[in-house]
Amino acid sequence: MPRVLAIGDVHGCLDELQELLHQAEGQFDAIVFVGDLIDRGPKIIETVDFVYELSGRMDVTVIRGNHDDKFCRWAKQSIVHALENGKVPGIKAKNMPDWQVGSVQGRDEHSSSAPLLCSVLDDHNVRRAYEHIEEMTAETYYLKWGEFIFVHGGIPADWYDFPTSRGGMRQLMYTRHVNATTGRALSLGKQTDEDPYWASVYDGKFGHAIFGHQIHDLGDEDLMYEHATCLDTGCAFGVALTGIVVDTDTGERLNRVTVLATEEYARPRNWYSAKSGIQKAGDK
Ligand SMILES: [Mn+2]
Repeated sequence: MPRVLAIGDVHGCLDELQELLHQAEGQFDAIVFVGDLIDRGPKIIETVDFVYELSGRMDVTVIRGNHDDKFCRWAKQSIVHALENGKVPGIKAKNMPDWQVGSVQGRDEHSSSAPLLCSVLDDHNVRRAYEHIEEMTAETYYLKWGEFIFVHGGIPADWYDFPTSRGGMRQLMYTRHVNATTGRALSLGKQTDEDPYWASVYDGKFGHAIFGHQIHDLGDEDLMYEHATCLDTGCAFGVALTGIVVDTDTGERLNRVTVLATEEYARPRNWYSAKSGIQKAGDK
């Protein structure tokens, strides 16, 4: 009976992650992170180091989140640039979108778009984080395991099979709303009031989906859809880190583990409630 602990968007909240693992101790045989290890929170490098080390001693899968993907694409470009120019990549905030470090001195504490203050991070740390994220998440855009499918963002309602194209993988990382008529994934902000959130219309054809990406309210009625369960409860935004233990053979959701955030590390740009819908748009 494989018992899997799935964990929502960590976003650099290492203390809460360690507390969650402590609370779930003895209840699971494997871990699946549904993506977004980095950005926003206070301990980004340390989180990547910790998860990488964990993956060396137990069964850990890290689904690639949109923030992980964006960072890796940036880092890869920087490194390629450096190799071509014979220089170690410089880390300039303006070149490093969305990498936000909460514990850095002088940071605008409540701006979710606060740039990285790169002087306190050396290149080796960032490069190591890049290499470890690449190694852990390369081509890992979803994981089908027994009765479940783990993804970061969502599954468009017009899919009858999983595409292998990069565009398809990108949709797994980014999907939120889908077109009410066609079921196609919509870019953020392109939805009308009629277009549903993907999880509310997903029919379970690929398995019960466990996902992150869009912050949901903490209540079970908000997190649980008929064929999907959301684990992103906005830890970096000061709410909570959520995990769930599932039995992949029976499809049972055995136990939910929620660790309240110690602090508000960043401010959200949007928030999803099953009752009220997305209240503010603009998140990436
Ligand atoms: Mn996220």
